[in-house]
This record gives sequence, C-alpha cells and structure tokens, in this order.
Amino acid sequence: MKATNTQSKAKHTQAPSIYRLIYVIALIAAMLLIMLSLSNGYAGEKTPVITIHARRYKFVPAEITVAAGKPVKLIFVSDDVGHGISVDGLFSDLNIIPGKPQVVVITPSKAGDFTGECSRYCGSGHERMTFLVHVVE
Ligand SMILES: [Cu+2]
Repeated sequence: MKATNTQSKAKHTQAPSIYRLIYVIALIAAMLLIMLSLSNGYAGEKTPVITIHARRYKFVPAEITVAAGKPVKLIFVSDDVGHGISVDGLFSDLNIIPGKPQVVVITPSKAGDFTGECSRYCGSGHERMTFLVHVVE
C-alpha cells in the first residue's frame, strides 16, 4: 500500500513539471520568433535616403518621387551660398548652410504633388529655385 501511494504522488508531481517545461519551451520559441520577425522587418524596411544639392539657382535633383505612408530621409546640401527650403504640406524652412547639411525625415500621408522653393534670398535667380515632391501611392 505504501509503495503505491508514493508512486501516485510521484506521478502527480511529475506531470506539472513536464507541462511547465513544455510551456517554457513554447514561450522561448515564441520569443525567438518575435525577435526574428522584428529583426527581419527592421532590416527590410530601411529608410531610403535622398540627397538634394542646393546651388545657384536650382535644386539638384529638382524633382523627387516618394511613396505615401513610408518614411524617407532627405538631406539638403549647399554647394555654394546659404539657401533654404520649404515644401508646402511636408516641411518648412530648413536653413541650408554650406558645410552643414540639413536632414529631415518625412512620411507623406497622401499622394499628390507638393511644391517647394528656396526660402532664403541667394541672388538674382533665387525665384527660379523650385523643388517638387511627387508622392505616389
Ligand atoms: Cu534662394
């Protein structure tokens, strides 16, 4: 009688520890899967970078195309004197000083054409310095 009692006790204490082990293994597997999917997503969704040069009297390139809902990093570099850039509906008044690139990350919410222009007087052709952002779905 005594032996049977201890056996059944042992079974009772063993069963929960096996379930606990399975639970811990499942938890670790789930965490690994989450970490793997997060790292893949991060690597796959790198923010694209577009460098735009400002010089008398144009932006190069003068037009860019970006995707709605996706972040994009714009770097504005002056090749000569101080310029500025504002694009209605996207960002305003970056001061582009020679030797000091200006960085802005935008995530356009809707498709369309957004026009910008130089926002610092830089000489007689200043008015010609326009910039266009095409946002596509
Ligand atoms: Cu200007």
